[in-house]
Amino acid sequence: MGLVVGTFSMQTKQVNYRKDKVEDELEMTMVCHRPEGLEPLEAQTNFTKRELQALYRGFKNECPSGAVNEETFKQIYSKFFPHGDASTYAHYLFNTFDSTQNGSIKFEDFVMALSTLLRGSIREKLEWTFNLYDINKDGCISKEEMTNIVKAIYDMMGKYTYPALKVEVPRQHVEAFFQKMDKNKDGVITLEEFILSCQEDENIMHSLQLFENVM
Ligand SMILES: [Ca+2]
Repeated sequence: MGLVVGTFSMQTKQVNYRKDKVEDELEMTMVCHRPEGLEPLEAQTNFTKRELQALYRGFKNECPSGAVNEETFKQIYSKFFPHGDASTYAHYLFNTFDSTQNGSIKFEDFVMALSTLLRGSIREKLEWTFNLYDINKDGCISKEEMTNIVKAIYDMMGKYTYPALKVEVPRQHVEAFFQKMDKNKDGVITLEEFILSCQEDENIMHSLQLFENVM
């Protein structure tokens, strides 16, 4: 989560530091092509109009076409993890940002996710995280799905994790999560089990916080 936010505040700064001409052009683009585009978002997100404008400038700066495809998303994301392979985790993140599942992240998708991750309630944040782990979007998290996400995080961290632990540790993580979260022991975690477990056990919440730091 921190990284996503960091990226965009950085981009916003870059825009601000550029020559006035470029900034004028961006303003013009916004004024010409998105005159009322930001207003519905003001109602739908927890951002002010000013914040949305700054985020929009950052987004347009990085993605002049106004949408990010998966390949570009992976390239941007991988810059932050030069010692590992972030492509699998970026793929799962992309699918979660791409709420309409049409293969591209538009500004609306991006800012809705940011609003949830930065300013949503705990429940909203947990719902978002659940959605990330629920890879096939069938409403529950299987052991296989959780293992895939945890492994993707380990791959992304690269050389900072011991290769020998790569297989064993993610599996142990997943077993420990399931022990606590799969309340009715049916082999999958539902949204309600997920939220209940996180709210009643600080350790799980803490573990999820660790995962959140790489979002
Ligand atoms: Ca699932």
